[in-house]
Amino acid sequence: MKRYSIFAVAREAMRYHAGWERAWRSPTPKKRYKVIVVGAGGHGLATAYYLGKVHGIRDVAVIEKGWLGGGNTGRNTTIIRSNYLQDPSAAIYEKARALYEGLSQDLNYNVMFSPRGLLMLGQTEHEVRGYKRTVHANRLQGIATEWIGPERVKELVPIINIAGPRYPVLGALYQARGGTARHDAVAWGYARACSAMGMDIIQKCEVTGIRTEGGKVQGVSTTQGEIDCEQLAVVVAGHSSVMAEMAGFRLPIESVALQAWVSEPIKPCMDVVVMANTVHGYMSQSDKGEMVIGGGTDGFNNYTQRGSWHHVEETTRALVETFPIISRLKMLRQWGGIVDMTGDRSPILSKTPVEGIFVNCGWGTGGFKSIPGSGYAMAELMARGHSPLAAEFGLERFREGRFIDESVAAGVAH
Ligand code: FAD
Ligand code: PYC
Repeated sequence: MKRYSIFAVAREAMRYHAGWERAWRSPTPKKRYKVIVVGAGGHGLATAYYLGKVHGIRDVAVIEKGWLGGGNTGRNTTIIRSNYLQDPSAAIYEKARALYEGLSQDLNYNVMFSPRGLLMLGQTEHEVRGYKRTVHANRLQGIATEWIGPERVKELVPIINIAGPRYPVLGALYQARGGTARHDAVAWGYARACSAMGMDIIQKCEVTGIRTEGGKVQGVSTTQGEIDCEQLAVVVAGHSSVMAEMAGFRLPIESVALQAWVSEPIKPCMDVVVMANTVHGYMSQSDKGEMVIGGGTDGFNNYTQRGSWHHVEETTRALVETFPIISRLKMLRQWGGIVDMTGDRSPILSKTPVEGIFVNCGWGTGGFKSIPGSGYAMAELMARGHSPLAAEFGLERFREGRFIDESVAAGVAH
């Protein structure tokens, strides 16, 4: 695969862009692979990438029922931060954030990582205490966050209404190197790099069954035929419990819709990301100028990629009171994704009761930010049988009552 560079752009400009290669191949599946990853979202593709790059395992297929990046990875609001409370979470989210810093160079693909700064507003005394606790925890974990007062918030976000009609802004948990990246580009960059290593990315191929024998995985049944494997990674977010059922075990996962919407593009007015969790809304401005907006999850389990209307109303109202200048903006698009929620709002990266099957799920409303760290840890777990970053996120924690409670850090109302 030819490298992307300024020279390649100049060369192609000279010949009417006729020489660009396809970014990834679209092969027909082989009969057998060493590893099959189900789900070509960010986590599945990153798992495959680090299996190849770090562990030299390249006989890998990534199988996707739709198009790559068409699940939650291409539907999220792209917020990246690592300001979590518990040590295991801080470690994996900060690993991911640090990998994001160099990901464009690593993948030779511009993922548009933009560490523009992220604020989580404190709007009640209770919330202030919670976020100050996170700042102290982050200091011990070596993660650069700080508590800032309302004057500094106003400096960073001139369009904010500090007094607030319902709740005043008392300050914010600020992570200066938090920010955003382009979600599709993250999926496309990993896919291109996997394909360049000789891995097969097979789209429009649904896994309909999992074959096991003597408690060990044998392969998968798909809409493109039977495919055998030695190891199977199930990385399908909101469909994780459906796939676990195919393999004969249960997961402590609930699937719910989470939605987002964007406004018409306007001139640059806010160059940080703001989350206002007391009033239930968050907002950033995309490179195109659209205000990117989201709120909480639906209160009931479902598989519709839409979300309930009352969230649109409540969240828009919350953000209009926080940023009065958006009150006359027209909204352009609204969409939803199916997120995979665990009881402690922390992910599962784990072996399973079936030998050779691994799961990576439970990232819920917050797994875009963790894609590089999750892929790195999952690949290590599969290649070596153990990963320090994944160690605390095993399935057994639910049996042992060893929860990693991140319901506050998750940021999004559940
Ligand atoms: P996905 O990207 O959903 O990939 C799973 C893939 O598996 C899908 O492509 C699906 O088609 C495929 N699949 C399912 N079943 C099968 C099958 N049987 N056979 C083959 N393939 C199958 N996180 C953040 O960190 N920051 C945010 O700002 C943020 N905002 C969000 C906003 C919204 C509206 C939503 C919905 C989510 C948001 N998230 C955010 C969460 C984040 O998007 C997810 O945690 C993350 O994208 C999960 O990635 P994934 O690769 O695990 O799943
Ligand atoms: O995890 O930071 C997050 C997030 C913001 C919006 C949705 N998820």
